[in-house]
Amino acid sequence: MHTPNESAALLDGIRVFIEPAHVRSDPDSCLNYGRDWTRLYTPNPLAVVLPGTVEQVQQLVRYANEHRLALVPSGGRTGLSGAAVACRGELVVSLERMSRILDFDPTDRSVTCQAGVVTEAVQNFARDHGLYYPVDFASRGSSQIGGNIATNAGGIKVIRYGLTRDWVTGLKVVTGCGDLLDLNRGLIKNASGYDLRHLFIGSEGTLGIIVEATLKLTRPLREPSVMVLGVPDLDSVMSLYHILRNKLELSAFEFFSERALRHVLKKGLHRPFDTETPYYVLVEFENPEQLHTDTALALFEHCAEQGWLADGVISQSESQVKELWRLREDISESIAEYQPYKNDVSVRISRVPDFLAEADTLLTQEYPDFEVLWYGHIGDGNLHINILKPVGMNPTAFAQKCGAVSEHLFAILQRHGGSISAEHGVGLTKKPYLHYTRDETEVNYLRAIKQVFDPNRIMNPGKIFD
Ligand code: 2HG
Ligand code: ZN
Repeated sequence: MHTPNESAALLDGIRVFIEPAHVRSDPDSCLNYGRDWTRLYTPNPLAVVLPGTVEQVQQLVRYANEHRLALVPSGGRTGLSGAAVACRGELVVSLERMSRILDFDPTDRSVTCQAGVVTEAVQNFARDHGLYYPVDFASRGSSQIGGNIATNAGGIKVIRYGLTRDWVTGLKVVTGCGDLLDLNRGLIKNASGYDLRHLFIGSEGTLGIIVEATLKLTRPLREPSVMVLGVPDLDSVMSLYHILRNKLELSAFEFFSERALRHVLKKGLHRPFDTETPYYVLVEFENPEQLHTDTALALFEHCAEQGWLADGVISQSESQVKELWRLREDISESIAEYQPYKNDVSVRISRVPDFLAEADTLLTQEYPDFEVLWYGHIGDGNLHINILKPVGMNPTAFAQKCGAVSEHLFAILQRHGGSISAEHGVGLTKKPYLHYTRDETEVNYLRAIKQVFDPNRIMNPGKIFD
């Protein structure tokens, strides 16, 4: 931490190469830019800087090296693991002014944009050009491409389209040393040695700052239909997965519990059908000209006969597709007021049934009095287990209890070869548990890589590992 005079002098030094209006230290800016959606940490940045050009980012990183100033790269701050939090006097570097789409090539089917472009803007741009950017999630309206890349964001279409990593064909990054690297330049094939692009994808701002990206686009989904199915137990969820995945061209296979559903219903949404079941599955599949509706209905009948589902609905229009999606997509926001303790775990799909059974037993035993919500991208082996803080319970006591249970949950996860973070990143919240997924030898390699790109440890220090 710096004294007030030192801080003022440091910021004046930055105002020499970045317009003073874009170097902010007022309390509102520090609060807003110093936190993410975790709301667990007290923001306390030195200031917020909003560079407008790649050169300014480079100047800033060099200046930070000279003065040993910690930088926290910042996108839409929709993260849920504290990776974009600045609570130790760091300088937040917001990319939000660098929000232009720079280039589009219909032959390459690619778009090049600055890191601060909002996800939805890329999706809309692709759509306006008859194409599709398929990385998608509820925070599409505020998350930024740079942040998505820094966390290798996943979301609701991974089962068909993969993660952000699969769509990045080029990256420009300013390393922790202040060098500008132009990685892969939009090439599909490039066997010229180590692919540094992939080190920056998922690096959570610890190696440098992503300033530009080239993204692949694809053809749009053809008239997707959505079914929501009411399911009696977790085993049936997996039976549905097997049969539906084989017979339909799925673009999503999501699940949520009745308890989770109740929270979105409280916010004004309607039950998809009258029957209440402990779990629900949402499937989306391509259905041009309703070609696959008969197959879907026949599958529905068959699964009902097997006892794998108790009720269901299939969308009849584009607007119904959107309405049904909201039942799943709105869950996270609908429970934010309960300050949930979040788990974002993954196992291989073949391990999901065993992992679910063991995790369910543990959580029922350990949290008899807490509300535990299950939902997530079960078709990718990714579950979001949210534990709601009982009203009136002290947040620290709640976090301690949940942290202790996490140790047991992650031990189960480790036995199944899973990951403590599937798509939200490690940041601060999952740092104490990283060893369940990466052993010490591997973490030492991560540290060595960081040392190369960020020798003075100015890039998002204290995130992922110490
Ligand atoms: C989702 O899938 C998001 O809805 C948020 O990844 C998950 O709130 C969560 O735990
Ligand atoms: Zn998710």
